[in-house]
Amino acid sequence: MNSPATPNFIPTTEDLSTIERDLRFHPATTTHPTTLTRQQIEAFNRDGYLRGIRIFDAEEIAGIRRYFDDLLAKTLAAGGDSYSIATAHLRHGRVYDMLTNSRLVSIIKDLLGENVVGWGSHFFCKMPGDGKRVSWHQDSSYWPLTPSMAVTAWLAIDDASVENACMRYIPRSHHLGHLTYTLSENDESNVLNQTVTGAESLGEPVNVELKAGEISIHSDLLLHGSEANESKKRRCGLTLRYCPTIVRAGLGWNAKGVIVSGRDESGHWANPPRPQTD
Ligand SMILES: O=C(O)CCC(=O)C(=O)O
Repeated sequence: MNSPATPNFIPTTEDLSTIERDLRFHPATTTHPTTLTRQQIEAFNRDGYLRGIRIFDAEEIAGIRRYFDDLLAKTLAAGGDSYSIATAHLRHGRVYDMLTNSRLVSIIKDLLGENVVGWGSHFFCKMPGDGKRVSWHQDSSYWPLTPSMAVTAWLAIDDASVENACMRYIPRSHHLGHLTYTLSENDESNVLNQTVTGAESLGEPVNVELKAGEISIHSDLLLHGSEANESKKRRCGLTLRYCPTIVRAGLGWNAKGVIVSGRDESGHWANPPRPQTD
């Protein structure tokens, strides 16, 4: 069981230890990309991330923001918080539509190949002054997935800048393998529960400032995190997570996976339909 301070979307260390995982960076091998440039693919392989790619124009993202405002208000009224809307594509048609968005999927295919499953959708909404940071971590360390070939598209719902605690990456840290971490289960200020101590000695962090409607993309082994939002401006991002369909999921996580491109030969991923409710 997770400790009371640890949210339910994080598997326990004991559960994860039951799964043998291959946690190494697997570079993108696409030779004929359709949307990204070859230089972008090289940069992703070298640095572990891309940033500043526009997916939604100003009008589209304003509509998405209104939708999220309403979803957040309902979540708070029901006793949740601004970080508790996870695996939202299984319950909300509008989020399913973002996960399967054709512009986004064409970019992800250039990194992961033809057969792709979208399995994660989690809002990280930092309210002004909420005091929550995301400590330095590697996503693959949290996930019952093997091999580690997942990427996250982080969609800016609000403008994200240093002022309101945009994400920070440590470039090239995805080449370092699975790093040692300490558990911070009783640290109420960390949205998650792992911290790679001394992360900043592994490279100079970059601030990932984005305009609303843009995405950054990061490898599941890249060290990243974010400070607490001490500004008066909300900072909401929607993480959309993908991997090739050949990746195996334990702990029942295959139930979350929607085939967004190509085929899943083995039928491992459940591929649920679009939820009827927004
Ligand atoms: O939005 C943030 O500040 C953190 C997001 C994150 O950790 C992730 O995308 O895995």
